[in-house]
Amino acid sequence: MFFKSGLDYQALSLPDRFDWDEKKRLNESKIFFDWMSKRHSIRDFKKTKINRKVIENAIRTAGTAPSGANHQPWHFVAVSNQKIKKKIREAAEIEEKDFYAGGAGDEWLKALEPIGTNESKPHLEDAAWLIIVFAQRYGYFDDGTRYKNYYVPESVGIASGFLITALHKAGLSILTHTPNPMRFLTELLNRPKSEKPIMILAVGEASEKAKIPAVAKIKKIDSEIMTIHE
Ligand code: IYR
Repeated sequence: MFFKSGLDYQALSLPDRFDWDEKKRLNESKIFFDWMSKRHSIRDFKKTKINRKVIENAIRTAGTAPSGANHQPWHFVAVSNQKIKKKIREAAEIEEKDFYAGGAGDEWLKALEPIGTNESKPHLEDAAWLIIVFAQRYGYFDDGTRYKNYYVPESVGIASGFLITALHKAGLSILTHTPNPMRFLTELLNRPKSEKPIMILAVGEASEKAKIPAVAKIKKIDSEIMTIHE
């Protein structure tokens, strides 16, 4: 994507500007907070299909995220193909069996008790789409030579947040899933070794029986998550 030369600094006037007054700003921030508070991680999905254009728009949104030196060190693989989803589920469940059988260690397993998870991952087949987020540790110039990427975990983390927000805005439910180790995704999805799988997002409509763990509604209070110096 990047050329070795011809990418000098050029300043453009800010293309999009919001001249909102304080009332509008306060109102919009509250509406957005209320909306985001309605996002819940769920594990039971309907088997209904979701139009790929919705997924493409959400991934495009993720692609607008800020990144180190604007290198955009990410790639998103969206899968609705039932056979591939099944393979991902089978491979993930092998890793999860070890994890829950003790690989995770006692402290981690204890921490997960209130979340109610186990090694069974039917959502990896039921959810309409799986989006696999890859981080590009390095990239290639058009002439095939390598360039470094910067702040890769930070950039991909921000883009993943944009992606989850965009999917939620489209009225979809999401589960972030991180089997450990995740190397199998690189092979299964035929991605280059410069890319590291970061997470799987299971995306679709919540089934009628979808539940959330009660602890998920307990959020840290303001004084724990913010310090204001005015
Ligand atoms: N990857 C496992 C375990 C797991 C770990 C954390 I940290 C969670 O917040 C939830 C689950 C699983 O998906 O079951």
